[in-house]
Amino acid sequence: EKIKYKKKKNMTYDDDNIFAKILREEIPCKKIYENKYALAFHDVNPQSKIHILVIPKGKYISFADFSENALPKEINGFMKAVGKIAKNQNLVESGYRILANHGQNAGQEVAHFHIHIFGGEPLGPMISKT
Ligand code: DGP
Repeated sequence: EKIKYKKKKNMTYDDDNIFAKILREEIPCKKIYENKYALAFHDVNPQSKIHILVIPKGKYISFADFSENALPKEINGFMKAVGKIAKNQNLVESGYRILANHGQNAGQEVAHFHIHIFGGEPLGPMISKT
């Protein structure tokens, strides 16, 4: 079944961003999990023992875009995927952190919404003081 995505009015999504290329399988990734609404793979530059990225399959620039414009079934499918991956990676008991950077102050590098999952070791303070 094809998913119908809403047309955006104010924001333009760059089809050439690196995660769009991963979704189109133009560049490889170390895939961990996939459902109809989400794809998860290892971060190329891991910041903790386990560092996974979960991205929606729809074209959303950031959390701001996703939370405003994604359909309920996309949000549900995506969030379910995040929880399932953490569980499959045995992170529920030991603990993990999820994070999404939106925009400049947060240092978002890739303009396709993604959630980071960190775990596998103690993660230190929530926000760097440096
Ligand atoms: P952010 O700063 O939140 O936009 O995080 C972007 C993350 O994406 C960063 O941790 C590195 C990762 N990343 C960048 N390019 C690639 C890539 O080509 N493959 C994979 N697997 N991860 C990438």
